[in-house]
Amino acid sequence: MKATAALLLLGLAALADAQLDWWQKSVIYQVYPRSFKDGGTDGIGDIPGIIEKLDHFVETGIGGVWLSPVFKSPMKDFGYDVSDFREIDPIFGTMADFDALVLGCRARGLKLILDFVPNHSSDEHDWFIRSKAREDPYTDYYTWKDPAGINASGSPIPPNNWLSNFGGPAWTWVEERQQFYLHQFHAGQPDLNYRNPLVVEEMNDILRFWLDKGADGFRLDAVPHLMEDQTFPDEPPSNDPSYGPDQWGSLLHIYTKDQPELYSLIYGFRDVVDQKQGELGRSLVMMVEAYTNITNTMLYYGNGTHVGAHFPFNFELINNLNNNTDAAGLRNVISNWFNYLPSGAWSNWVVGNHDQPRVAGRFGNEFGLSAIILSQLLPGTGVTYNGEEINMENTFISWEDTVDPSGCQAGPDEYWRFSRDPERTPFQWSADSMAGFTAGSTTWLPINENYVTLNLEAQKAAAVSPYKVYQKLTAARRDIIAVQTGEFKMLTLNSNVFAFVREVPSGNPSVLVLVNMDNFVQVVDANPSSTLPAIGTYYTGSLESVYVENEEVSLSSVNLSPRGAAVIIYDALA
Ligand SMILES: *[C@@H]1O[C@H](CO)[C@@H](O)[C@H](O)[C@H]1NC(C)=O
Ligand SMILES: *[C@@H]1O[C@H](CO)[C@@H](O)[C@H](O)[C@H]1NC(C)=O
Ligand SMILES: *[C@@H]1O[C@H](CO)[C@@H](O)[C@H](O)[C@H]1NC(C)=O
Ligand SMILES: *[C@@H]1O[C@H](CO)[C@@H](O)[C@H](O)[C@H]1NC(C)=O
Ligand SMILES: CC(=O)N[C@H]1CO[C@H](CO)[C@@H](O)[C@@H]1O
Repeated sequence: MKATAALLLLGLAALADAQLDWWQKSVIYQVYPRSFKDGGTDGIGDIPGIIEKLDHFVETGIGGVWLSPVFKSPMKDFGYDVSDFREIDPIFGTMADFDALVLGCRARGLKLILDFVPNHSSDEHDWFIRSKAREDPYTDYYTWKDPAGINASGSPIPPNNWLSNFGGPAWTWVEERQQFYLHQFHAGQPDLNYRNPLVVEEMNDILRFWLDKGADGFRLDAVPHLMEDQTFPDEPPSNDPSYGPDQWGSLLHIYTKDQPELYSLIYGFRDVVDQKQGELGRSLVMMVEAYTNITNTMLYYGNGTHVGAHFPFNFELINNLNNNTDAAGLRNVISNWFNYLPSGAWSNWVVGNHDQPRVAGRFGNEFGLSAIILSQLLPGTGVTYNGEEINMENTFISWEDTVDPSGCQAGPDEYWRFSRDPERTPFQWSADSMAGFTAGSTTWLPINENYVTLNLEAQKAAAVSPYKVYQKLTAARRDIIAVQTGEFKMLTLNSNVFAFVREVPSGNPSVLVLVNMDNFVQVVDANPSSTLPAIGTYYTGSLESVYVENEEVSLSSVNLSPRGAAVIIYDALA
């Protein structure tokens, strides 16, 4: 047995860094509950279904399970419109089911993270109903404005030109109150008024409620939209010809997004989480979702005097990696993140979620898997969207089957540009009928027809599969200290091959990762300046790789399949 392979078998868990928190050492996995597993027969995933599959997380090497919203909701936006922040929606189960989920997670050492949707409530929320009636203290829980005037046919004119994310005006008239309310998303999702301290305290209490119930933290949804400019000016046109006049992209959102006051609000939520952490004696996490530019993203970590989220999601690989990116381009994307990252802050890498086309669809299966490999081995926490562990593909959804409001609102000709249904179809567990997702005979979104061959059971049985690769990645993150805290160095090899190392001193395994950005096989010298040893050990990589696990690899001539990746373990030079 070769020296490096022997290192790999040393009982590496013992070497893992005890100083790190659970969310730094383990993969965080997003469950989209409607599509994960149906515990019943209605064709919609639910909490009993998740409980049935808890061992899947353990077997897959997941440490933190983040649930997209399971709260009471009229489901106009599939749970991202909450009508009671303290109740479980009957579609997903009961509070007793939630308690059982907490226990099931605890028993397996899994952490449970909940989605927190502060950007708005449902229009069916009791607060909104009372606010419409001007009932105190709810009168100013939402953003209400008088009309700008009355038009020629006697209808009230909205206060300004702001548009909803889903298209059309961001304002809806309420006869009862004779005012417009603001909704940056669906009209069924009125925006909460965070300039009202009572609203802030309500939301703090909701965080406390779920932590007391056993949650280990939160992912905060859509935070850049939490606050608007108080003077309500019109937004300027974007002059982007790809958007019609009613579409959100037709304006520049300088008054409805990224407002400076919103960061303090986030720091306040972190204070609540930290206070509870002290009280409950368990380590908690707070992550935020913010589609914004990189300087604004970094403000979510804190501002120097106040701490914010443990991490804001890093969408750089979603925003800036494409089929044409070369090695230098990818190095730039990654250096850019680290250049802006505040010192001491913890990174993370996201390649997909319920709002983005699947990574296999964006890049093809080979490069999609390479991107997943990057997300798990770059410094920081790897975040996985359910289905990525088997490299699920986008599903074609006809206009007739489209249910996402973002698609529906765009109409039959344009829906495919905006619909998020293709990445939300049911998880493909097996080749059984209904992909093993439900015991019923229909599903809320069609199952991808490729489930017969692309499914978890088949990938477990196969000698080589995306799932087998994914398991190796989660094991690396858990057990190999270099993947947790090893020094990160990018290598410059050639324009087609992106490479980096995660290095620790000789005696423990270091990791070399290479990605072929090109459509042809590359044989590359990964060690041109002899900073690495001559030989390494193949750990995992693309399905088309010429290497098998534990095979010796000469670092001066590494073979990479088209768009493929190779992960090689080595013992650093002394
Ligand atoms: C007045 O506003 C209503 C509601 O938006 C609209 O249906 C109507 O066409 C408008 N009338 C004129 C003359 O602009
Ligand atoms: C950081 O945020 C806190 C809380 O909002 C605020 O009081 C403080 O002034 C900010 N500090 C800086 C340096 O901006
Ligand atoms: C990001 O946007 C803010 C305004 O929200 C602006 O001040 C900042 O310069 C922008 N940063 C980059 C890198 O474009
Ligand atoms: C990127 O390439 C893959 C594989 O050829 C292809 O399936 C995918 O559609 C491409 N993505 C885009 C955005 O063109
Ligand atoms: C960025 C974003 O769109 N975030 C969420 C805010 O709320 C809407 C409506 O619930 C969700 O669809 C978004 O995902």
